[in-house]
Amino acid sequence: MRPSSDVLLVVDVQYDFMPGGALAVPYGDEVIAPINRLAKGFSHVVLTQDWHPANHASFAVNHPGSHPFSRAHMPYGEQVLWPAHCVQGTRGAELHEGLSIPHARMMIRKGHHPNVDSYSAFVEADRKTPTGLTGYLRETGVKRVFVCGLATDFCVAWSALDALACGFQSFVVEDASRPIDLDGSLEAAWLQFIDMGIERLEVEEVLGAAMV
Ligand code: VGL
Ligand code: ZN
Repeated sequence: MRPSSDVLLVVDVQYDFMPGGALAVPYGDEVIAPINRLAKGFSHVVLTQDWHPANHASFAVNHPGSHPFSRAHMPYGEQVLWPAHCVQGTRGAELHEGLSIPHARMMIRKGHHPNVDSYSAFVEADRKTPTGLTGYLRETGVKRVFVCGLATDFCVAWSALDALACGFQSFVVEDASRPIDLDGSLEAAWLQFIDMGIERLEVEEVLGAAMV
């Protein structure tokens, strides 16, 4: 069992990101088994939940004439317009029931401000508004963050990059994550990880003795 200074951050394992969901990630359901296995090796697990109001600015439906997967300019920069997903209180926003991590300590909900998206579990898309996760992890003595879940090239990537920016060592567990891969976003994410020194690991490596 890894010490509390290693946290497993399980990102957005929600029905809307599963096959058949509102913003389906291909093979998204395949992360559940490896994440459950991974979580058994961590004493410290934090979950995230994408949690939007129905009038959220990242939804194409709230931009008349716009289509899902097009782009819009927001005051904070370019924003992909998504199909409406993970609306607060809906079934699609619930964590998948197959996730079996009863010892998870904390859950952070993100994307709840109507006018700002938040792929990152740490800082919203305006790059200014913190979610509070950095403070929580610092106060609980975390040094290393292992990120997995959905989607590799959006919420997992932004969270891993921000974990690093917030002063933690950061790792992405590749086989416990799945990508959306929109216009080269997956390749771009991997290149950024290399650039920033974020290591890409597999479940077995994380659980193996070499990582301790
Ligand atoms: C996500 C797009 C929009 C994610 C969330 O969890 O990767 N992607 N909202
Ligand atoms: Zn979202």
